[in-house]
Amino acid sequence: MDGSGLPETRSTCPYCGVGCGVLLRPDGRGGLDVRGDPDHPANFGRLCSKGAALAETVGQAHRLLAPRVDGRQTDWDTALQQVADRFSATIGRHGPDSVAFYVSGQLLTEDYYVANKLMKGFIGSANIDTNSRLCMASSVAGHKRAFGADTVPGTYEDIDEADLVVLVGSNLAWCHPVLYQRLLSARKSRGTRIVVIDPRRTASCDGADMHLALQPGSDVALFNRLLGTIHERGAADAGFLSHTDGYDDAVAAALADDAAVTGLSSRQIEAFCALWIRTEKVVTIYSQGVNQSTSGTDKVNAILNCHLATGRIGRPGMGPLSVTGQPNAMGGREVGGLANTLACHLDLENPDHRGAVRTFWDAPRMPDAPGLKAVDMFRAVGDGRIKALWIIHTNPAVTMPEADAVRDAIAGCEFTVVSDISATTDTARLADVLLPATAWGEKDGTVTNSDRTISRQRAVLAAPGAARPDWAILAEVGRRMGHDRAFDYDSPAEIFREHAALSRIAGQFGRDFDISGFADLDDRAYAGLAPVRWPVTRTRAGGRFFADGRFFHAGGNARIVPVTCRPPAAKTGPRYPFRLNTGRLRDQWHTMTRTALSPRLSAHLPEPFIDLHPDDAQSLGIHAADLVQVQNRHGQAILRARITDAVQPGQVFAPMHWTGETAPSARIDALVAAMTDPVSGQPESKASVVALTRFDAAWYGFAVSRDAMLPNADYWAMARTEHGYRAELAGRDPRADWEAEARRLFRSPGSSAVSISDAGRGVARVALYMGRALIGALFVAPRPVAVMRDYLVTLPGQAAEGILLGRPAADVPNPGPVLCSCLGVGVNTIVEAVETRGLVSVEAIGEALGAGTNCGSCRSEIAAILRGLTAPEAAQ
Ligand SMILES: Nc1nc2c(c(=O)[nH]1)N[C@H]1C(S)=C(S)[C@@H](COP(=O)(O)OP(=O)(O)OC[C@H]3O[C@@H](n4cnc5c(=O)[nH]c(N)nc54)[C@H](O)[C@@H]3O)O[C@H]1N2
Ligand SMILES: Nc1nc2c(c(=O)[nH]1)N[C@H]1C(S)=C(S)[C@@H](COP(=O)(O)OP(=O)(O)OC[C@H]3O[C@@H](n4cnc5c(=O)[nH]c(N)nc54)[C@H](O)[C@@H]3O)O[C@H]1N2
Ligand code: SF4
Ligand SMILES: [Mo]
Repeated sequence: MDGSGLPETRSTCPYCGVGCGVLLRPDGRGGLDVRGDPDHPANFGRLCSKGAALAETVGQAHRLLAPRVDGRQTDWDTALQQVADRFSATIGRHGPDSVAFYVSGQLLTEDYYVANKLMKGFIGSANIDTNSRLCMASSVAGHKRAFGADTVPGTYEDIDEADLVVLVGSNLAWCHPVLYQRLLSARKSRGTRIVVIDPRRTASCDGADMHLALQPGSDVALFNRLLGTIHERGAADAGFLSHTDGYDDAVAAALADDAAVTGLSSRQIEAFCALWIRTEKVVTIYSQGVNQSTSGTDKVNAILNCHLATGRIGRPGMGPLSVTGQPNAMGGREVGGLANTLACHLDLENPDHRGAVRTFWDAPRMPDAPGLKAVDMFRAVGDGRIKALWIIHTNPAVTMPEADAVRDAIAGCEFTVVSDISATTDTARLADVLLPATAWGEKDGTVTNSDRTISRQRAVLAAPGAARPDWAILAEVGRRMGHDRAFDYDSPAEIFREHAALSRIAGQFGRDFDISGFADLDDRAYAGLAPVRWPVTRTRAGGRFFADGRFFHAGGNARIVPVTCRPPAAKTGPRYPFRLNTGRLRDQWHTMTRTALSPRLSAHLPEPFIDLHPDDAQSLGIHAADLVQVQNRHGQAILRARITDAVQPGQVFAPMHWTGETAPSARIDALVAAMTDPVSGQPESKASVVALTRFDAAWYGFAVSRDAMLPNADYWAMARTEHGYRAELAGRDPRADWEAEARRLFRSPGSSAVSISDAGRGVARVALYMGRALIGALFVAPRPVAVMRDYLVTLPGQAAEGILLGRPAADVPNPGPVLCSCLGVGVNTIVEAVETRGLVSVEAIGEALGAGTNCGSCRSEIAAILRGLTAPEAAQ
């Protein structure tokens, strides 16, 4: 309860693996108030910009409300029978391995459990893989090699208690913002040192003591140097080494490796090694710069080796911490959602484990070999070996490497089922059967975050239309395929209890994942379940792993794995001279199907871009705001140039978020080669090779509108605003009649138009009105359009007579691009306050304007502005 007297419900944020608790209060009109849960152990009330904007993403306008078969709306009975019949028929004719599920680390544990049980136990194939293959697979494989199980020993409290936190391939400030805030407050109170290891300068570097901008893919060489130095300086923990095997071999391999490939100076490497060795309480946080690599598993082990050699693991304030990306990436690993795992951290290839699970499930058949991993799965779809495919809660036509080929493979598959909340995703558009799922806020279940804390997600909104929870859809298909008893679930609580009971068997096999303490949880207790860290048995709740030197390999020792640095698989050369790095932005979530609904979140970076170094821009003749054509043998993209020394010469960075829905020429995975790590099968999403040229545009456009636009141009990118939409456009071929173009773009043939144009100079400005209200305005120029975008976006729907000026009348302040999305504070407002009111600190700006005081995600950007204003010579 809060002041208003209406009940609040505890739930969990559906975005990143921090797993923040939220308090939800429906407003009775389909909307929601969201605030951080002060009692949740992950966030203690904090939220980042994405969590704070959740209320803006729960509307029904974009929702898929009824099942569709071949594009036609139908009822559940017809759709589900079709799915069950087609899967059964395909299996009957071609065997169980002719079908596949591709699922997601965003599914709730209960959904995930049912999907895995259906495929591995009842269809009898291991062809279920998940987008976690693109995300956590290398960490899973590295953990298993070192520990004998996929155990994450670290906890969030370790971050609070560490004296040194090393971020390897993790942009924590943008991707796990609440953990980053937690790290910054620890630094304030105990002076925690922060080291960032990333080829690119990111927002996470702002608060760091050291940034090691190593060459892409060279992490193994750096950590090998650290292991070698640990050995040479006698810094290994002899006592702890008795709980490990392989130290000598690993040290020999490490000493033979050449740290020069990192491109770092020996002074930098020495400073890092010395700091690491002299600081006992060190936490190494790693993420996709480590995992998404053809040497991802080796990178993981190179890091784990250093922690094992020094015994800095499982004790307060120290240890490796692989942060999970998706809200339930960890839960997916628990249920065994990967093609090479079984439920409850049991091993698919171990006959005893398999037999026990088969008996527990009373399963007719179980596969004894791993199924197809994501990249191979879509290849098998492409060449017709997979004939029926069910994609649930993920958008592979955008996010898989070689995305054009994946899109074509899905389109060409004999039978594709997609479960989503939206009908318009790039993948949903390819479905034969489209099934409407309930979304976050409408469904019940559990998720497990990066530090093994299980939290409830709870329903507070009614399911729109015919939407059903993912577990219920899967269970019904299971029943219709003839397995009534095995899929006879009425509630997620029942599924949770079954999973917990199965984990008792895992516990008996000596596995780490044991939540058997919940096997008898009744529905009321499930409803009220408070966040809890596993393991949970009758005798134990939470606790630590490995400080006692007991690991999960036969014999009980950990393995220190000898590894040798290998460069990324794709080689740069004269044809493709640039290395393409990809990743995330602060305010967007993956393919933007939810975050792009929020005008606040869309304001931060409303257009896809490519970061390139000033030297490269100069040699390519690319200027700021030009468009760049990026190309390799897998595909091509057109992106806006941002010229910055945050990236090194020869390297470029582009965000992963844009899609056919939002910017069709900016689907970056069209350019990512599907090269995989030999152990984990995880693709190298951060090190493809590309060629760049300036995109030769005949015209550039900028448009604002009240309703969604219908762009038709070689390049376009559309984003939501408070008052409608904004779009950037560009084309190769000149157009003759801009007023006609505007009418098509704004889908408004009958409106009245005001326009100015100068065909000779290639300039045109057109505004369309309905009565006095502005429907849309289009600004065209032969160069990137120079108008005040942040002013123009406020005008649709208004009587905006002077709009063709492209800027406000002199007396109207222009807030500039939004920096603080929570409180809607623009850059110009901040600059003006600094200049006129003499504010000199992030805190003072927060006090005066509110900027940076809510989620804090923009504080580093505010600090950068301050630095630029107070040290003009440093700000170029
Ligand atoms: N805002 C936001 N937050 C998110 C998500 C989102 O979509 N948006 N997604 C969530 C998910 S699923 C995930 S997996 C996480 C990902 O979280 P992160 O892994 O932190 O995010 P990324 O931006 O993918 O990549 C991290 C960094 O790896 C660096 N990198 C590239 N190559 C190398 C290399 O060879 N070595 C090293 N050391 N670094 C390298 C990149 O420059 C990049 O800055 O974020 C989660 N949080
Ligand atoms: N180049 C490049 N590519 C990458 C990465 C990278 O760093 N670089 N990162 C990779 C990583 S780490 C990840 S995790 C993936 C993420 O990639 P995806 O999982 O493909 O991306 P999302 O946009 O999260 O897709 C989730 C889908 O589920 C739908 N959805 C939302 N709620 C529900 C629900 O309750 N039920 C159902 N059934 N559907 C729902 C959404 O509308 C959306 O279509 O991308 C990977 N691809
Ligand atoms: S850090 Fe942000 S996105 Fe991640 S769980 Fe917390 S509020 Fe959600
Ligand atoms: Mo991820």
